[in-house]
Amino acid sequence: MKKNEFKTEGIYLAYDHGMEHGPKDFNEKTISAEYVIDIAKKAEVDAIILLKGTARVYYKKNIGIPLILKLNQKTSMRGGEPISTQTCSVKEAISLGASAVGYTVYSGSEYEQVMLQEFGKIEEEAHRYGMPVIMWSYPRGKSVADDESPETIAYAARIALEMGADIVKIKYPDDDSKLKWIVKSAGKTKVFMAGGKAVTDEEFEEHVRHVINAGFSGVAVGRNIWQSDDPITRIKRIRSIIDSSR
Ligand code: FBP
Repeated sequence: MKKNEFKTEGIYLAYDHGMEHGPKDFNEKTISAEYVIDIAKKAEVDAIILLKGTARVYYKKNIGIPLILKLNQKTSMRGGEPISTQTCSVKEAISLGASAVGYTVYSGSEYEQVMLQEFGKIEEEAHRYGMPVIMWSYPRGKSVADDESPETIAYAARIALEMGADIVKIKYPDDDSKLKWIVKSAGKTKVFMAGGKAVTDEEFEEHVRHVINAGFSGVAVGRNIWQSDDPITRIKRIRSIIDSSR
């Protein structure tokens, strides 16, 4: 495979947490974007996910790892109903070397219309440039009774299909008996699992095995990789689970 060729399956390394959660997710090593990008490079992940600030300063196309630029952002400082709005254009993402763009939609939030409208425009523009579009589909807000039930996650997957996303990134449901239904709900939109808070190696690998066996195309993970003491081995183990199902 050619370097930088974007794959719609595999392992994406997420590192957009500095805005979403603040530095509390980081330690002396992981606070450094260079450290995390180096993990991506050494372990040859299939893409790295960054926001525009870190991408501009630290990302170089010649590392050979495709960039997914996340176009909307929010902080965790504001309370109330979730909303994340666009802070980077598709054109800017292209100029930063991105191979694909991402956007989070909090469906169910009081503000879902704002995000759906922004996503719709991004999807049209990115596809005009031939760029894949990834929806972080995270139902959330006071109207959403259980944001991690299988029914809610299947709905999240379907929203991405209906909105024209090539890939949807969803949370692992709190009951994993309906993973295949979630994949079916997404139609031809590829389904990726988000990592969530760091758990034990065994628990995390169990989740990866379950989703891959159910037909997910990959994982888009942050903390469960770079918070690990041995992130490269962690990625290799995830890779072998994915490869063994192909
Ligand atoms: P993790 O694997 O660390 O959970 O990262 C996935 C991700 O979607 C990130 O891209 C994002 O910053 C974070 O989770 C948002 O998490 P949440 O919305 O649950 O706070």
